[in-house]
Amino acid sequence: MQPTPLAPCTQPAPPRPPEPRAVLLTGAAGGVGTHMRELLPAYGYALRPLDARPVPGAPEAVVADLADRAALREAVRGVDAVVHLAGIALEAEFDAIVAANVTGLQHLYEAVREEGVRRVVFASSNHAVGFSPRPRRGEPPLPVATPHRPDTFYGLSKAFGEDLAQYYWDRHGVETVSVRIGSCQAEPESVRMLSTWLSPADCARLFHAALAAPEVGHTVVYGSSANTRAWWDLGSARALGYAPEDDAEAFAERILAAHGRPVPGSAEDLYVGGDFCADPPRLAR
Ligand code: 15L
Repeated sequence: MQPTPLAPCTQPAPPRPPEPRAVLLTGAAGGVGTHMRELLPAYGYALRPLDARPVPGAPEAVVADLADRAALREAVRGVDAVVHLAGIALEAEFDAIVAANVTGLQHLYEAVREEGVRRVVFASSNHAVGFSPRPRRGEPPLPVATPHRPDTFYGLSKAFGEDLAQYYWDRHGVETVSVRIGSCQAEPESVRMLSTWLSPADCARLFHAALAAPEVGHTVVYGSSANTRAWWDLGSARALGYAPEDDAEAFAERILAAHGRPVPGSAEDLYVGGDFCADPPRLAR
């Protein structure tokens, strides 16, 4: 007996889920990096973690220093984008800051250019504009286009990083979203952070928007949650598709009871960079 021929399939094949986009995550062992390793894969990213030290729980991570150009080039090979969190994230000796956040950043961008990676999400910082007066109640939020007013060598290196990103876009067509991150940690811990907090979940939303937006050239955004007391204009972040969901106000009562208001005339009272403008936390030697 002849086998009955199969009826032609009239159903279209179900759409395949899109391939996860490969993203190099530098600084993967740090505070923000640890949150992003946990949260970004849910948005469809296959992360390649990199850090100068071994990454706990990620034996596959690339262990490489930003001084190692060959290792960086190999690390960026084949990825769709880089989320660059590596470098020094507090105040430190000028030479150390330059090695990690200036020279190291240029090494990263060279590797990106050489390997044809299209986009970088650069962890800039609010400390690039830290000496800007903090907006008072009823005043407009600080625009992205405000002049750089770094509060530390660290903030100065982030201001440089934004210019480096602009240069690599104008000269080489490498796209960047420079994110002036506020205070990205599980919960706000000070009165200032009621304005500057970026919840880890909102940080992942913002990085996803920065990675997924169709064309960004070089775009600078502030990174904070939808805080009732926010200081920064989130317009350029929202234009990328960022829709923050958290608000530090949920912690306000507890924090104000514990800390009271900032002393009038203190750095925390006057400037968006807070303590960084007077007595910055420093990298342990
Ligand atoms: C930063 O840029 C630091 O890396 C981080 O440790 C926080 O201090 C944050 O800014 C902040 O402004 O709270």
